[in-house]
Amino acid sequence: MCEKCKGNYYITTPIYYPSANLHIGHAYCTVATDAMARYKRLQGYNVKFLTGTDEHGQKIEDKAKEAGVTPQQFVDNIVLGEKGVLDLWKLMNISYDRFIRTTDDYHVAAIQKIFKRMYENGDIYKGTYSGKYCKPCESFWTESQLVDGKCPDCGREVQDAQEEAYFFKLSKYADRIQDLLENTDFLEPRSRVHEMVNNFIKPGLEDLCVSRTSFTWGVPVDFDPGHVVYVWIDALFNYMTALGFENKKYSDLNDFWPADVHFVGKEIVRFHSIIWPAMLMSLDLPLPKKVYGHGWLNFNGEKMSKSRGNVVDPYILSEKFGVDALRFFLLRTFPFGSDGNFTNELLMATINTDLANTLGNLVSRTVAMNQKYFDGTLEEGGEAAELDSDLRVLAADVCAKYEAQMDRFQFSVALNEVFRLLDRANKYIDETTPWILAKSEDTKPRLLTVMKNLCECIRIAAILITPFMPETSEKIFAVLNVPADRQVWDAQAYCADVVWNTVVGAPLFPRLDVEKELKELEKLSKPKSTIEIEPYSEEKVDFDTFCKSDFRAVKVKDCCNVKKSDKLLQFTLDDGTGTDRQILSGIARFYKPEELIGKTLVAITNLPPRKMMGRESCGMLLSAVHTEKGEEKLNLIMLDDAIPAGAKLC
Ligand code: ME8
Repeated sequence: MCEKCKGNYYITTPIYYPSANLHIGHAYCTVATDAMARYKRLQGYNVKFLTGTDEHGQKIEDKAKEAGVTPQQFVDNIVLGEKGVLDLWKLMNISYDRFIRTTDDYHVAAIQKIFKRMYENGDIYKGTYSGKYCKPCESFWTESQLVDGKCPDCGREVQDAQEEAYFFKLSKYADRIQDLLENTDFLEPRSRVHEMVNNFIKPGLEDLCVSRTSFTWGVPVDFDPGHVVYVWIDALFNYMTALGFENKKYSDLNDFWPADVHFVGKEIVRFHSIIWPAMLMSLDLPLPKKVYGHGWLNFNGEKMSKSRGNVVDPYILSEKFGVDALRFFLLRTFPFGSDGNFTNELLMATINTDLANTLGNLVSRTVAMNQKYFDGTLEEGGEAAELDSDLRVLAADVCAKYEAQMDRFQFSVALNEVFRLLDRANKYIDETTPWILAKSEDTKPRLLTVMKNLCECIRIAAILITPFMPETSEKIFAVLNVPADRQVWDAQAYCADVVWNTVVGAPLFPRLDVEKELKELEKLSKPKSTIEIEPYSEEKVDFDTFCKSDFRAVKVKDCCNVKKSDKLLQFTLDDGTGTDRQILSGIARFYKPEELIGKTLVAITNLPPRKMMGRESCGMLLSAVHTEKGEEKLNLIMLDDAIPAGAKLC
């Protein structure tokens, strides 16, 4: 630790599943963690902020298969690719110090050692698992834990599952965990403690199945091939391997473990407050100081999920409104421990009220008046009045309360404090009426002091908003020309009577036209179709020419591949004439011959015969073609089998 630092501070986000691109719900937790990390840095702590990705498990293996790539290619694309996880954190201005991927070699090797250590100390043993498995959550459940027969976490169907597996003696730690939860501040908010104790510990903690044989995309158990380590052991230990536990890549364990806080979403509190401390107890390791379970962001009242199509795209929102406004909105609007309902209307209302009206206006009015009345330079001197002490007292109170709330992770309440100061400063303008003071030379000294007080309130507010809106506070410091040593946490003391040189800048947050923006957002948020169709032909065909084409229903009597051709299928067709018709069609990529025998298709029959690969083709089969996700798709036109061979289509 450096000599000047107040101490070390280690804070983490959950590591994200790169199974699909992240949405604003994921960004919520990371922005909160970022605000906390920036706040602690501002206070002078030596901060380590860890985030990363949780890349193993059946869900990823299945998705990769679906996409026709290897699991590693699949996760690489979502983590490193365009608009991937790393891009998103860059966009959201996330100041993480370390990024871990659970596929990193050092982590994989460390997990193998950790698993072996728990096996050797007798806390992991081999048995047979039979129970219910929720594939999307990668969680095994007992019958009693199911809710209406479904996964208690996500509400989806579970499957019967049985396999030889390793178990972790979670039951052994039940009493210690209950004591930890009930008698310490380990888990917050407090409401989550009751949930954990009543729903999971009191009904009886069962040993936990910690290996899988049903898929391979995971950390292999090195002493028992065929088993992979349960994804939650792999994932939870990231918090320590990223500091150098059981590996030589890093050496920060002594400085940063135990973690000061793990921020996690409410549905993964169980893993962090029961399983995680039990595993650490098993290895005799210090426990993290705190787990904080935040709420969910819903969208228009529903949980955000890709399948529901209601995910909010942080790229679209930050491009439109700015990253700082989005960061601010997330933490200003929703109390961190509770669920919140995200709507675009609320986002814009908050931007207009808090950022454009209260903060933006205060800054622009103040610097505009400085410019108009003093050419931007507020010299020493002036004339104080009783009213000014209101601001001074309030500013000190706001700073103290802000700090207390930040230390409790109550971001929205801490921001309320900042707005108490900004509101008061706006009111101070109305009370002091600078435009009237400016009318007479006699009242100019008073005007000078009024403007300095306004600058000072803004300066203090800018310090306090730094963790939330780092770019905005920088802009404010720039227009107020605040020297670096007065931009820091320790410069909170109210001291208006200094020389100010302010400059007029662009408005910080222009007012939004809500109706117009909503319409634009609606257009932008509509998912782009992944289906492409051929452009329509401009060329007209006259009716008589069209009528000359003879379309007929034909039945497939036989179908086979054509030797030495990847493309062609050879059809023997009943066209109702009593004589078989042969047609060759370049569709072998799309159909297996046996799938088509007996089907009723559509052929155009009066085309001149053509030779293909030395065989004659008398006509053409009709199909529908389109492109989906860049891939060509083809479907033969099939008719109801009740339509007889030879029926004319017109
Ligand atoms: O759970 N509102 O990963 P994950 C608020 N890999 N938070 C949300 C949210 C929403 N709408 N949607 C998701 C995992 N989150 C594990 C973590 S840690 C050792 C392993 C939050 O990508 C969610 O609550 O499914 C969780 O905390 C985080 O995003 C990552 O979710």
